[in-house]
Amino acid sequence: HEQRIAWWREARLGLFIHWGPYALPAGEWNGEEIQASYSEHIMLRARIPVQEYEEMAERFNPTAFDAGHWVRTAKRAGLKYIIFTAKHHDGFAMYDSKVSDYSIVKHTPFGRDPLRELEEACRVEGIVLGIYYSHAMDWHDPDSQGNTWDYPDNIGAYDEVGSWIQDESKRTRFEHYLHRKSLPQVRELLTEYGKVGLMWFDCGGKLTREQGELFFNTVHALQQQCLVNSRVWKSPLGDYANTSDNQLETWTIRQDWENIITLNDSWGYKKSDSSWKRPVSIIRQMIDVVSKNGNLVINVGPTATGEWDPVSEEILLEVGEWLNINGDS
Ligand code: FUL
Repeated sequence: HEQRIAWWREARLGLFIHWGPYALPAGEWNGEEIQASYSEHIMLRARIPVQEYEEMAERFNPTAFDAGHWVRTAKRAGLKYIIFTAKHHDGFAMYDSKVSDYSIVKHTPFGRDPLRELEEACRVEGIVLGIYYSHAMDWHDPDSQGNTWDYPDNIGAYDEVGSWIQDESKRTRFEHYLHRKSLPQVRELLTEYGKVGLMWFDCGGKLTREQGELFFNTVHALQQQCLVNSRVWKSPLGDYANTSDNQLETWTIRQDWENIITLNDSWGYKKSDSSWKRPVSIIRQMIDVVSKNGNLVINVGPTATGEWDPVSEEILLEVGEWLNINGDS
């Protein structure tokens, strides 16, 4: 553990990238704004049937995507690692998955593999590649958790572990999902994309401890040096611990901890969300977190064309300028 965490303790700052087909509706469905703040949760919030979401995703064609530009912008902003959403709760793979055809490569006219392009750009620029993977939640899959509008006897997004674990058929189906899709995708991410600095899992509190440990151990069996965050289950499992989303008052949770913030309120791109944080607030947050020996990860939600909202780019570059003058590397 000490050896694998060394780079991360030095890095201090990272970039989160929430990008997927949800960038297309960008927080609006059938002409209505979905009030809940996260645009990447639109499928859950608007209870969009799998088939409709699939049809929407078929139109995802972000031809302006430029991995080199994204990674160079992160670097100019002083960020040392990126965390890219390889699969969010919508179940859509943003990489070339052999486990499931529900991916940006097989399911869209775009046909390119953004994870591959990001991995290459990271290698060129000396930025560490981290991968977000929603291992416990999948609204596309009939055996996973969360989608009760297409699959009424599914485990609900907010069900407590205790409530579904008693139900044998739910328990078996969920195990099936983990072994049929989730773990195999994690394996391909760790074998097909070179050296991965960290795996960022989410909503692991919905798993049993054994299931959480299975993911934790699978990562280390494939890449011993790859870090795993605590949301793989809950702290103390994980190489480091996360704060809750957008938590602006922080404290030291344990020795290695990471605070994650958005530039506005949503993680995925949301048209109507203009509650941008000012660069000065982000810098203060950074000083606060780093002074307590934590890492800060700042999020961008690129648009459906593959570009960053110009406002987010400006904010990040301003932070980078401050770091250039006042930072120590
Ligand atoms: C949360 C997720 O539900 C959000 O969509 C986002 O990915 C955030 C970083 O973690 O738990």
